[in-house]
Amino acid sequence: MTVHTPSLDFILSNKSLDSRLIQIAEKVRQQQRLTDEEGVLLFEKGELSFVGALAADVASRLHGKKVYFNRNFHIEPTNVCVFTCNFCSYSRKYKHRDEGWELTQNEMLDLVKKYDGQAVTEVHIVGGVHPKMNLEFFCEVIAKIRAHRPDLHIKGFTAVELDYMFRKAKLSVEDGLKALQAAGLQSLPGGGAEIFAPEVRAEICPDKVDAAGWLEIHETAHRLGMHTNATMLYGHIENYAQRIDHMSRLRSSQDKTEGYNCFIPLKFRNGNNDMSQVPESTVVEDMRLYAIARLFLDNFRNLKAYWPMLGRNSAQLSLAFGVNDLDGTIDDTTKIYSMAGSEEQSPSLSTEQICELITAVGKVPVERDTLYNELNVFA
Ligand code: V47
Ligand code: SF4
Repeated sequence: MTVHTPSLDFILSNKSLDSRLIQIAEKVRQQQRLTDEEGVLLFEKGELSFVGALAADVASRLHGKKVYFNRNFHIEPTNVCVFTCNFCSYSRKYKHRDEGWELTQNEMLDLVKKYDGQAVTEVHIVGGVHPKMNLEFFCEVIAKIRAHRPDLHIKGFTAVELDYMFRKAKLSVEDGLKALQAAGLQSLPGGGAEIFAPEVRAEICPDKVDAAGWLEIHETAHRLGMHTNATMLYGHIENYAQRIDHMSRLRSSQDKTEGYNCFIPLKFRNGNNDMSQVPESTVVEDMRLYAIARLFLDNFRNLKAYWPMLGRNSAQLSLAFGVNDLDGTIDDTTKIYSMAGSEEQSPSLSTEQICELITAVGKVPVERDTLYNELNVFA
């Protein structure tokens, strides 16, 4: 079954459509960049059928029917964290570390060894910011993983973890990244970005690296030849202008470096955290956001729906609204979202299952590596 959004021509033939939306549709068709004001207008006035049809058009121009995934697993070294993000359901303070976990280097290496002989291509390492797990500790872990499994792409550490590690080691961002890169780190995940606007950060994550610091770490990584991802935590207290401001800063950053692999909107989940009173966004809002991200971020080729957070059904639906990547098989190795109340309590998909999600909506599954080189087309 193919999921069809109404055709763009059909939608544009609606005589009562706001003329500003028609202008935006023309610009998108001519591959012209949208302004911030147009982005906000899409959030305010763009119905799902309108933004969805436009976004599906753009995704099809860029990728045809292809939808990417990879075979990956995560290592979460610890959930002990010095920071106090109010949306986080996962972290534990150092003084309560007996309630959390702190993996040793050997325990992390054992997690990698579990995949000996298996066709995984990426390990994703991300966790809390532990006051005692420092740069030297992580350089050693990375070097051990690299030595054991040289073919595995090592993607690790959010800008939040890196900022803390480098400051503690009294190193510049460049020198800190060079040390990790020399140990074998190859790219950075996109976490920690949340919403860049300082007034939102002050409410939801007051004490961690700010927008300028996040962007500096990513742009420095790009200059050193590493690729990175970018995220946005949405659906809490932010408004439409702040979403667009976030994406606009990322778009400008991508113009400078071209180092971002993909954009990953992360839906706020409200289970077991200090923002549980904030309702979660609806599926329609989720799909509208994916579609608008696809239209606004004209220099990000890849838009990822991270299914452990969104749930596999919504992730599948998002493939009709501009998304072209479903992340990976995961193998039940992350707790961040299950602890925040996601419907995916033990996130794991076999290659067959992820392919089935994709083919069921008339798309073609393509296994990729971290850098979006195509490994297998499941025609
Ligand atoms: O920065 C934490 C988010 C991020 C909640 O680069 C929450 O491929 C929703 O960045 N509700 C870390 N989100 C995870 C991350 C990531 C995940 C998957 C793929 C990639 C990639 C990166 O998780 C944090 C924060 O934005 N997060 N708590 C919550 N309650
Ligand atoms: Fe720590 Fe990350 Fe949770 Fe913030 S989101 S408290 S930095 S683990």
